[in-house]
Amino acid sequence: MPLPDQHAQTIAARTGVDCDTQYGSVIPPIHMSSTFSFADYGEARAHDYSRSGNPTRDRLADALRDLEGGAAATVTATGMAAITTVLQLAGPDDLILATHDCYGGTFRLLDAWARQGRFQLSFVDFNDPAAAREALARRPKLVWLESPSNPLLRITDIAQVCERAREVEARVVVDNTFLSPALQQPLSLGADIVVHSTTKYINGHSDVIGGAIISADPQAGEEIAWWANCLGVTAAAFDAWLTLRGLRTLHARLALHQENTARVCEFLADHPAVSKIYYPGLTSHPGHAIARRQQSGFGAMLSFELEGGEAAVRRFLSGLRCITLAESLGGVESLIAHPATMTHAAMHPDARRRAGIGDGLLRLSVGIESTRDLIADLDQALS
Ligand code: PYR
Repeated sequence: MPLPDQHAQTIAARTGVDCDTQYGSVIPPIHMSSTFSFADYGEARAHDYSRSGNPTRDRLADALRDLEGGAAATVTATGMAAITTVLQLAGPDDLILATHDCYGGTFRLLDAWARQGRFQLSFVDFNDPAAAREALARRPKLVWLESPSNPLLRITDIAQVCERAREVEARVVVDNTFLSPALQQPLSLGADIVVHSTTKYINGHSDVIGGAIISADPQAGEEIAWWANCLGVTAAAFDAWLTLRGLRTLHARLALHQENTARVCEFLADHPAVSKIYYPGLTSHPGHAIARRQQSGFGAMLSFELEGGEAAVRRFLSGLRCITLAESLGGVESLIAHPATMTHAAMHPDARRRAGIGDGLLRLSVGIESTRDLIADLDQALS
């Protein structure tokens, strides 16, 4: 029996440990079976078919539910599957407000479905108090936040938006992918639903694609689980098992990630080739005070712009030898992305401009390599 009130770090490290009463395996086994026998006619067991429920996937869901402080969790095959599932909560007459600088894949799905008339949609800059107030007065059904946002690390005051959203009976969804529950728990700030791409920090090794939805309200959790089963977007057992393995080191990894990020940030901030840097840990970041209040760490994602625009970006990216040019983030290895042509290429150029994502912007996911090697690589590529 686990201790009551376990610390998050213990929950992450020990989920399912020593639960196997048959063999005593310390690490929980993978339940790869697609189907489960009925005990007798009309007597289904706890699981009947792996799309609807699977013991390995349920174990990961329970851990994420506990880490986010929710009532229910559903684990999906991808982060976009998690978003797809939550969007089922809105119908053609419902308005969704979404943060204007969200992940390009989220933007693409919201925009495509709004065009098909599945719901009404407005993109809003939640850092603009007047725009946020006006938008919320339109009585949305869902408010979709990312804080920090991808890729500009804008910080939204989650508690403040939730308070205003409650007045108009809107549900607030927060994409917590950039921080993970180790650094931010949006439900404790008043959000109704949290979504994750578990591909990122939660798994942490860039070898699994996955997603999760955690809700504060058990009934909403049931509705979401129903949709995930109905749509067929739940995760495979093996992926859930690998993600559980990654989750065990989440807190330890993030400590290293953040240590490196602070040093890399210092280096970039002082470099003459860097014209702008976006990291909520910098006191000059406009969201620094809010981040300090609502997060328990500043995370390991940062963005920066180079003097010399796109030509300088090309030269710099070709010169990198340790940091890898690739989409995604949150793995132990450092990855760099050029949002305009990679993660946010699906956004219309106008929407990208409005969100402040220029051609000279680079997004860095700082890994856990030696800080010395990361800085040396940046230094030689910038020179
Ligand atoms: C990103 O790189 O932002 C993705 O979610 C793939």
